Amino acid sequence: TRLILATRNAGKITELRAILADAGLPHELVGADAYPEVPDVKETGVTFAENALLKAHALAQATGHPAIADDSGLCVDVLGGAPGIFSARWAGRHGDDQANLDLLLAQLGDISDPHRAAHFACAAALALPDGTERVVEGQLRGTLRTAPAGANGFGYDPILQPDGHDRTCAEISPREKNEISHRGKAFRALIPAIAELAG
Ligand code: ITT
Ligand code: NA
Repeated sequence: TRLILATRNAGKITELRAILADAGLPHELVGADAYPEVPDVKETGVTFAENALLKAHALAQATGHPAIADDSGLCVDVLGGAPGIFSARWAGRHGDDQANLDLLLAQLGDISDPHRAAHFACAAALALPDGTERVVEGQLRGTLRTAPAGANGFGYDPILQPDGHDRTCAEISPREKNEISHRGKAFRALIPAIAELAG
């Protein structure tokens, strides 16, 4: 069966393909870019789960295939959870990872370590063409560096150092990141539903 990855974020697609491959699902995984005629859905939800469901339903309806979607972001304790659902456009232009990261570091300034706690959050949603839906969430807690380090991954990876690690998410390998990440946790928790419902 075809399973649509309802995202246009290349970093997410790379990670999702690896996480789902490890699960041994039989599906043919097809990204949203294979359906250029389907417009991007407006992310009008106020939670990661709402936005992930909006994206999954839009692709499932438009394609007639089961679809999974990821809504995710970085939540900084001292900023009351911001940028949160606004992580992809924190500096104004959607998807400008460098500008978003630079602005966040500037906003934190030299705030010291105990106050640099943050976490990545991910909502993983499955939607079927008949409207059936499931959504689960995962988190990765850590501390924000004062300067970026590492070239792996995407987005805010160069500044988040997971708790219990001495390297950032951009310094560890893609496999190590998937083992501990918000996205790995959320999608591994969604796999039984995919296997049961999206056969
Ligand atoms: P789609 O909606 O097409 O999936 P998007 O990039 O717009 O792509 P989101 O609205 O979920 O997706 O925004 C997620 C943002 O949060 C993303 O742009 C990154 O900046 C950040 N982010 C999410 N997961 C991350 C991760 O694993 N590592 C670093 N940054 C991450
Ligand atoms: Na979003």
